[in-house]
Amino acid sequence: MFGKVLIANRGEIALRIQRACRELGIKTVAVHSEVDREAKYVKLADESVCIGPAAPAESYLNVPAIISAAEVTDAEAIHPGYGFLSENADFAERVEKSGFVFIGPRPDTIRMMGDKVSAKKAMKKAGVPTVPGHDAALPESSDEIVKIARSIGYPVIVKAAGGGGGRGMRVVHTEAALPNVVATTRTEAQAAFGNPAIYMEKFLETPRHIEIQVLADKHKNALWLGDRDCSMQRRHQKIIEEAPAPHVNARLRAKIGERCAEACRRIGYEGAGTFEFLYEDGEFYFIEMNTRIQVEHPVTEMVTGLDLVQLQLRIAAGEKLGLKQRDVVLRGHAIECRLNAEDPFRFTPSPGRITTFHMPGGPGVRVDSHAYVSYFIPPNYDSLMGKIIVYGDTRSQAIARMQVALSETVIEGIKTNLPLHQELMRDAAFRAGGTSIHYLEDKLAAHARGD
Ligand code: MV4
Repeated sequence: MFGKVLIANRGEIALRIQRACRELGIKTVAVHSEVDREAKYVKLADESVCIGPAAPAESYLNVPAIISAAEVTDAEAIHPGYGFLSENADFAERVEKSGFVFIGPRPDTIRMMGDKVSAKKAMKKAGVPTVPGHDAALPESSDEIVKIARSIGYPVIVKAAGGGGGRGMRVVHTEAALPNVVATTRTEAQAAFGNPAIYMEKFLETPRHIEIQVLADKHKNALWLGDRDCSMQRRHQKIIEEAPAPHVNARLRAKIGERCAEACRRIGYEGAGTFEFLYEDGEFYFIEMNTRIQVEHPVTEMVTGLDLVQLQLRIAAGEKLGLKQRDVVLRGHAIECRLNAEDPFRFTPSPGRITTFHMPGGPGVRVDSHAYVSYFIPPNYDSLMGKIIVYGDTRSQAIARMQVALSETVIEGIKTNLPLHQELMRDAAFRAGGTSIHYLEDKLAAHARGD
């Protein structure tokens, strides 16, 4: 196992990774920007290095500064967390060329998944069901594009190959609208991702967003660790996640899970990963793969009893996965509420100093947060200030626990989305389970209209 790991991230995930390292007896190096000097994860780390000013481009995205920090502290490996450089293949390559271990998949795997066309091709070939569509980048010819759209059938969605996470995509309902949408999406794709390649799929109207967690070691062993439903979102920001996905047939889950694990073996995947699916009318359709640890990983940890970050570290150190698929038992139900420092219904960020901070506790309650009383939430980064995760034997017990947990939570000095979570835990459609990706935006629109 590594003696020392550098954590190239901030906030709650930097603390989460540090906890995993410390349990494994690994020394930690925190890197931080000038505004994060007083952060809890910096103070708790064995060593810390300031890597630049507040602006992410000058600190958490500053590759030379991060590599230098690893050199001066003599770290052996770098954990990128999520966001920032976590899915940057060039960064992973630089880390390895500089003689450190990148805690994640190989750079070529990250690169393949970063190109959504090559990711989809690879997964389809490996037996993972994908969204119906054209399995290649669109040609130049507008006549050919029209033919492709006709064969898929309207509505279709045009997506940038270099996009993902909801960036660079447009829905097309009619042939008349197609040429302009194709042209704009191409231009935007070039500007935003430096890659004009676009592709086309059938547009699914009211899907759910369900993902499968996988783990694969460097010895071709791969496991699937159940699913998560992340449909409760607004503008591609997830708000609530849960495991398992409600009302999904256990045999179907196992079948798709096994396909994902098999795909990992075929492509020689290494590390933790997530297969993102749209789920509609009882069918799974692969859309993208994430090659990082995700914000919502704790719900999977709660229902499997596994520590995903420790397993990432073990895999990166070359260990074999010590467990087999039959040892992975999905038990009970877990729900995560993301606590954001923002206005609960207008969603404007609310940075500032926390004056009161009481977190919930009791059986089956977990809090992952880097915040504390007197902590100043800087305006420079995303508004995630922590996560409350609950476990119950059943989904309704988990909801009841979350309601108690939210009622115990007191945060003052800044606005938070706690009231939104309280409202959602009382919401009849959420309580029934299985709401689509549009549910929250539709509910908020109705709220804004005053009905
Ligand atoms: C789609 C779709 C409907 N049909 N693809 C958005 C994020 C990106 N990962 C893929 N996305 C979508 N792709 C087809 N063929 C609808 C979405 C989508 C979405 C997906 C997951 C979670 C939230 C979403 C919100 C709006 C649109």
